[in-house]
Amino acid sequence: MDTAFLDAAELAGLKANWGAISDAHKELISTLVQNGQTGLFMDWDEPGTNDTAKSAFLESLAKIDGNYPGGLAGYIKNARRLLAESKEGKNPFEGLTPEQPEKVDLTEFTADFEKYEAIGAKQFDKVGVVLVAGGLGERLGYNGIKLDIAVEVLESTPYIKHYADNLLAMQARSESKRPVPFIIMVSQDTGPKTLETLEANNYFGLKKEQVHILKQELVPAIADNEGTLALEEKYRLILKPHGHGDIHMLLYTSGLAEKLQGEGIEHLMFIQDTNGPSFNTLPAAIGVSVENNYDFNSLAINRIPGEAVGGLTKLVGNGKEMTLNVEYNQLEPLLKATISPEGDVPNEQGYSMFPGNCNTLVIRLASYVRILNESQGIIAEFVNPKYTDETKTAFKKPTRLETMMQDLPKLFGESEKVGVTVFSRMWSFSPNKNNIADAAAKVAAGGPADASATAENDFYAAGRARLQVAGMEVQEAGQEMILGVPFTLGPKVILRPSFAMTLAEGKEKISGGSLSGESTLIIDGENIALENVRLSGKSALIVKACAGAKVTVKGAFENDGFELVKLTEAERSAESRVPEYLKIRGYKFENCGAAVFEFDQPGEYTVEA
Ligand code: UGB
Repeated sequence: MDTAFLDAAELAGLKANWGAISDAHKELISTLVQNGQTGLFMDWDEPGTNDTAKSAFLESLAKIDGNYPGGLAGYIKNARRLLAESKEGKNPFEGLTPEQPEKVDLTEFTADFEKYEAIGAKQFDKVGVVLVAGGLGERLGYNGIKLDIAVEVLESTPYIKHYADNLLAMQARSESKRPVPFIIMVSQDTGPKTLETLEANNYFGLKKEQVHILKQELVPAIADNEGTLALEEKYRLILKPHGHGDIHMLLYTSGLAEKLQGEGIEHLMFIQDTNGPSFNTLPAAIGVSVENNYDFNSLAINRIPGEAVGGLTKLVGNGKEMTLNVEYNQLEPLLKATISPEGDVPNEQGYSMFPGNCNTLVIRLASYVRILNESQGIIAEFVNPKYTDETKTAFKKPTRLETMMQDLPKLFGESEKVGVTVFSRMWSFSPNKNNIADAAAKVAAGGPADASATAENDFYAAGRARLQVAGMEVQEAGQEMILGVPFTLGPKVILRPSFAMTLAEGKEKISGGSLSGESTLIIDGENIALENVRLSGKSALIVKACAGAKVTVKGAFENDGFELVKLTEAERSAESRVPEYLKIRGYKFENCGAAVFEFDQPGEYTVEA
C-alpha cells in the first residue's frame, strides 16, 4: 500500500497512530483518502488520547463499507454522479410523457374479482411476504414501533399479529401446508423492539425459521457536491436512513431472494408496516400477476389530487416506455410540463389522472433474482439536497443517497411486464401514518386522514363488505367526528383471516342475516358458519373456534354490545397512563355485555340465540 499520503501535514496525527491500526483498516483509510475523504482523518489526537473513539470510528467505517455493495468507494462514486446530475438540474423525466399504465380494475367485487382470487388462492404456498418496517413513523409521533400499534381496539390486535394471522391462514389453506416465508426489514431504530415483540409473543404462532429479519443500515451523510462524507464530530460520521429501497439490496446480499426461488417461491408480496388491508388484496393481486404474466404488479387506488401517494404512470418517450411510480412531490411538475398545464387536477370522477401507489407490490421472483444479480440490489438511488442558493454549490444540511422499493422497474428491460391493479380504497389502502392534528388538517383540506381512526374504520368496512358480498343485510351507521377525524360508528365487523381469505369463502360460510348500524360482529375460526344471524341495536356477537371445532351460529342476538367512549383531554395528555395506541386515536370501546362464544376443543357445536 502506498502510504505517501500520510506525509500531508494535516494527517500527522493519523501517521502517529498508524502503527496501532489493523491492516484492514489501513487499507480502508487509504481507499477513502484516494476518494477525497482526507477530511475524515484530519487532526487526529496523539496515540493515547481518544483511542477508543478512534477505533470505534474505524469500526463504523468498516461496517458501512461492508454493508454497501461496492463499499464506501462505490457509495462516494454514486453520490458524485447523482449530485452532478442534480446540480445540472437534470430532469429525470426529460423527453417522457405520462400515459395510462396497463391496469386491471378490481374496484368492484365482480365475477372477475373472484376469478382472480381463485387463481391467487391456489398459489398460497408459492408466495413470500416482505414487510418493510425500518421507518420510525415520525409523522405519526408514536413512541414505539408501528408494528406494535393496534389496528383495531375492540380486541386491540397489533399490526404484526394481524399480518402473522394472515400468513397462518394462507398456510392452512394451501395443499402443502408449507410455512409462508415472512421477511421483515428492520433498522437500528426498529430492530430490537420488533424482535422483542416476536419473542414475547412466540412469533404469533409462526415458526421462528419462517421469519427472516433483515436489518437495513444507515448510510453516511454527504456534505458537498464532491461527495465528502460529513462528520458529526471528530471520529463520528453523520448517518441517515437510506429508504425502503434497501429491501432489494438486503434480499440480494443475504442471498435470501435466490434461496426462496430455489425453494419454489414464485412471487413476493411487499407490504408496508401499517397498511392493515394489504392482505385483503393478496389473493386477487397474486391472481392478476399469474394470469397477466406480470413481473411487477403495483397495487393502486383511485388517487385524490395532491394526495401524498405516488402516481402510477406509463412514461413514453426516447424510444422507450416504462411503467413507473412518479413520487408525489414530482407528479405535479411532470403533469404541468407535459399533459396537464393545470397540474394535478381532478378528472370527471374527482380523481387524479393516474392511479395512486399503495406501495403494495407483487414481484415475480424469477425476474427479481435476475435483476438483483445484475444490479447488486442497488435500485435507482437518488439524492435530494436542499441547496443554500441557486448556484447549487452548498447544502443547507448534509444530504444522503436514498432508494424507494417501488423504483425497481427502472431497471427493467423490454421483456419485463409491469402492470397496475386498482382496488377500492377501504379494501386495499388505509395506512396509519398521521397524528390526529395533522390528520384533522388533511380532512379539513378534503383529503384522506390516513390516521389510526380511519385505519380502524376501514378495517371494519372491509369486514362489512365481505358480509354484503355474501348476502347479509348490513345497515351502515352515520359518522362521528373525533378530534376532526371521521369515524363510522358501525357495524364494526372483524372477520379474521382464519374465517375467510377470499370472497368465495365468505359466501360459503354465511347465509342470510342482518346487522344493524351500531352492532359488532367478530368471527375467528375456519369452520364457523353463520345462518341468518341477526344483530339489532348495539348488540355484539363474538364467536371463536379452534381448528377442528365446527360451529353453526343462528338467530337474533340482543345485548348492549360495545360503547364508543371518547378520551378526555386529560386522558390524552402525555402524563396519562392510557395506552398510547388509544391516545393516538382519541377513543376507546367499552364492552357493555357482548355475547361471547369460544370453542377451544374440536367437536361440533351450535350457537343459537
Ligand atoms: N421504511 C423502511 O423500512 N425504511 C426506511 O428507510 C424508510 C421507510 P413511509 P413514504 O403509502 O402513503 C411511500 O415513510 O416513503 C418503511 C411511497 O413512497 O411511511 O413517504 C416504513 O417503515 C409513496 O409512493 O412512506 O411514501 C413503511 O413501512 C406512497 O405509497 C414504508 O417503508 C406512501 O408510501 C413506507 O415509509 C404511502
